[in-house]
Amino acid sequence: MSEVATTLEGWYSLHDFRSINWSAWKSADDEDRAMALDELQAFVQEWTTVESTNKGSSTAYSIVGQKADFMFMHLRETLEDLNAVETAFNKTIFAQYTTKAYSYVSIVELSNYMSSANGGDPMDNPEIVARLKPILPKNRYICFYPMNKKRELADNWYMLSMDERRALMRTHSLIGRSYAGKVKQIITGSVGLDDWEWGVTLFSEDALQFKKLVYEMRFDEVSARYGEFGTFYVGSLLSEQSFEDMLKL
Ligand code: 76R
Repeated sequence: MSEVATTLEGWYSLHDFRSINWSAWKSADDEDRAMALDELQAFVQEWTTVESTNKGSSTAYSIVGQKADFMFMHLRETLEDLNAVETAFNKTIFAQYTTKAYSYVSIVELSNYMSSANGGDPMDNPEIVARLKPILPKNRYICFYPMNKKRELADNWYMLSMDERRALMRTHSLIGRSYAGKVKQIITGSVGLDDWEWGVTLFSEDALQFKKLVYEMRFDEVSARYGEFGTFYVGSLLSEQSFEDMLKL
């Protein structure tokens, strides 16, 4: 058996995609709509408390295309907390005007391919903790997709030696690093939690950089030979104001 890569885990993650039932929303009376918007605002404002007490982070993005209309990304300490925020939204009046489009459950993950373990407890390292429990960036654009590493007879990532995987991950990270300052990525592990092995969440001020980065990585052996990809979602940041603007009739 090949050496298992060791991983560090941080906050649990839920990507919660919803579609809006516009005909129901439009036929609601003004009072119901106003109540729904007030309650939605309170739901979003609650995230500030969660972030300031370091118990998690949440963000909202509108989604372009027909796969969904908007998404929440929530990071929380436990699966129960994640479930609670999902349920809290389901109980809102506004949720009655939405349908579930897709969801993804995972956990923020760092692997040991690139790290030079220095013997200490990694959780004492504030840089590592900040990466495992990140405050979600407020960049204009998000890109999310799930992925696997291939397990086929000829190309089986999981049967490569640790040294081979480490060497491949090195070139992967070199490409990644060349996008420093342009794209921020959060890798969440989902083996045993959801249908794919990882969730990839990218943030940028320029959506074109998603295409550039993902395309460049396709030529890198880790993605070219071993990457398998799910559905891509792309969208733009919903502030309290733009969320309200989106719902204005
Ligand atoms: O320790 C680190 O996080 C830095 C090195 C690094 C690892 C270990 C790294 C860097 N990644 C790592 C792990 Mn990545 N990454 C992806 C995708 O579309 C595709 O082809 C692949 C989707 C992107 C776009 C991306 C970006 N990475 C992983 C893993 C886990 C692998 C495993 O354990 O087997 C996956 C699935 C994955 C996928 N990666 C970077 C980036 C970027 C931008 C970086 C540079 C980050 C930085 O240095 O700031």
